[in-house]
Amino acid sequence: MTTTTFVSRDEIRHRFSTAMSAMYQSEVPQYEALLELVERVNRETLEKAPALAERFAEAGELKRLGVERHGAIRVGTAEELAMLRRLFAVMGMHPVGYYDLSEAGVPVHSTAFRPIDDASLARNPFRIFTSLLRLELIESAELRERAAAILVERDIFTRGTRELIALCEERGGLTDEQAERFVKEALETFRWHRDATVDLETYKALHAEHRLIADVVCFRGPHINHLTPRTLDIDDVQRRMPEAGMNPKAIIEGPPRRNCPILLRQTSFKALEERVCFAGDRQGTHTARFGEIEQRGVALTAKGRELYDRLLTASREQIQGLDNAAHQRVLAEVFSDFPDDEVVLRREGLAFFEYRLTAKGREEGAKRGADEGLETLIDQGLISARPITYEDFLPVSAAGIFQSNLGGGHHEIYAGNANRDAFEAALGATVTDELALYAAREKGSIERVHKRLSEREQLKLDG
Ligand code: OOG
Ligand code: NI
Repeated sequence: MTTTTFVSRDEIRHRFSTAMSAMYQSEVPQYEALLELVERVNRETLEKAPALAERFAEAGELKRLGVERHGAIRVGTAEELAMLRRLFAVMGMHPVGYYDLSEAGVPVHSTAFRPIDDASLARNPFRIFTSLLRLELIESAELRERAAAILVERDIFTRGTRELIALCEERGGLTDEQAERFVKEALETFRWHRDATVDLETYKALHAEHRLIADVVCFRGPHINHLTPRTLDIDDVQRRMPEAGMNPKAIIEGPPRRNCPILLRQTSFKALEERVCFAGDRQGTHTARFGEIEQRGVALTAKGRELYDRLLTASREQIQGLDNAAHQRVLAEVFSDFPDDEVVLRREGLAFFEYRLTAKGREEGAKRGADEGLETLIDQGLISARPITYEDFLPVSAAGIFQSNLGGGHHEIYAGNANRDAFEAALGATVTDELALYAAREKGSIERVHKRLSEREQLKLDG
């Protein structure tokens, strides 16, 4: 009997994310320039801050930094979303979080497909922010029906992709050769198509309702609309974008610059106007694809997140219409109410941390009780706490990114339409709660520390 060796899902994801990045670099040359800039800024930042470099290396984050990125796509039907869930599962990516963008005037709701366990995140945390168009929010019944009719006609997956997904589900994995084919076939779904599936009039009608609707409905597939490398200094990249030939969006989304970065800060370069050939051989353009960068900080607990949301809301009126420098100044002021010290963040239960034994803890942990409280053990230098990186997204920031690239048209009629049940029904699965994942990671690390300390204690007693 021959045994089949499967390639790990982490490896398939790594290959896919590499292939996707190469494809996007050739499709959108400015993205290549952005990657170079981010790499340069990251290198300079690490050189200037050896302590940061050491910390990153220790946390295993340095290794993943060079391969880390997220992308975004938008789909039109439940069937497409459900199939994507199965496609991403082949690569160990699962739906985490529910994001309601209707609140911000964008007729979609979303999730992020991403790896979940620590080892997979450390290998390659590739994430895809995936939005489902909500045709039900379009007011005109005629337009709604027209869009739906166009969408049922298309199949965004190649036959090979469908076959390999089924094979993987049946056998529990893919061989090396199958994985190679899978990456190649699956990539086709995300490729840019210069030919629209509709005529120029239809495009214009959908575009007049919302540019996003035209973007989803009029093409053969959900072209990847941006890829986002992770930077260690987003302010520096924002500043240097123009000299590298990019036109940055006006402001950096998310929290202000801090000593202890929290959650996620994001900015992008503006979408490009691209030539499109419409049915009936009419030429036109479409503006959708851009490049983005992100800087990640510590994941916040429910309590920390509440404070973040409250301060962000409080700043909203004051930051209206400001340029980035003034915007950041106001934000920094408002966020002075958010503790910017790791110890305080931890003690006040505002952020998630991972605990581990220190060298001292490993050697002499046994003398002190394993039952001591965490704070005592930290004070005694037996264990250390490290911030857990936020791996997810922020709805207000996401809306800002959407809007800066889709025109800022306000569509308040969409607001207040969160519908997680409908999203999960379309997806064919429930989305994992991101806070539960961070909480489990923190709790697991505490249990491991206590277990190791008591094992040592037992060893000493026995000895
Ligand atoms: C997604 C925008 C959201 C992010 O990083 O928050 C996003 C889109 O434009 O499709 O990617
Ligand atoms: Ni993004």
